[in-house]
Amino acid sequence: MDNQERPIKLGIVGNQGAGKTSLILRVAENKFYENINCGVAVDFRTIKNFKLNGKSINLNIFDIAGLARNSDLAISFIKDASAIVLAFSLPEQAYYQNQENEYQENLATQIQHWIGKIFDNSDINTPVFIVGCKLDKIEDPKQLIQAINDSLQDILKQCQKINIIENKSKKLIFFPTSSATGVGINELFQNWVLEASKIEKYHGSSLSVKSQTKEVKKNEQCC
Ligand SMILES: Nc1nc2c(ncn2[C@@H]2O[C@H](COP(=O)(O)OP(=O)(O)OP(=O)(O)O)[C@@H](O)[C@H]2O)c(=O)[nH]1
Ligand SMILES: [Mg+2]
Repeated sequence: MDNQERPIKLGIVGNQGAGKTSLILRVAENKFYENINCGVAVDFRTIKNFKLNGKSINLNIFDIAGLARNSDLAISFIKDASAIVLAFSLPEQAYYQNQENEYQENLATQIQHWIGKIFDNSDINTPVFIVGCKLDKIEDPKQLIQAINDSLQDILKQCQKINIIENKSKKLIFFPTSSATGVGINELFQNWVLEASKIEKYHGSSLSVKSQTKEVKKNEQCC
């Protein structure tokens, strides 16, 4: 029967003000808020009856506030997530892009920080999506997306132990989105939930996720 299965668990991390909560609210309420209170360390957000391939699914999302970026306790909540979004602000990157040599460093620093936290706190097989937010604020989106795509592949090569979702040409999928206009949001959530549902099915239950994690970590050669 529809919607009788246990909810799919997702996690979202990223710097303060990146646009994480807005992404969730766009899907949960189909609304955009100009002002959102600074997130508490971890918010548990539910989306009911999300449609994936004609099926209704409930989602539980661990929304980790950027302010908690150094809180091991807060970040440890993503351990149960089956797929994780790492969100960053596109306007912030566009600003750095115009400062010579600073652009790549900034994106790299941000992504490496969060990738490190993700893999310290979750199963090595957990898929991670890199998501740019606030696309509506970018004057020349094509140019910025290209620049980010170019530098992401190099940045990610430096982030070892990583299981990134790959497209047909074996490259990282980067999702530019806008919670204000809704651009890219549906595509992101469809992919995010789909990959999470594969992991949930594979592991069966959160208890076996933990035992599986130990097995994988034991056998996997860390780079
Ligand atoms: N123009 C525009 N503004 C956005 C978008 N997404 C978020 N914002 C704004 O950016 C600010 C921060 O957004 P949040 O969603 O609260 O960011 P967050 O990552 O959850 O922040 P923390 O919880 O503090 O870590 C808010 O004022 C939002 O209205 C977007 O797509 N376009
Ligand atoms: Mg928030």
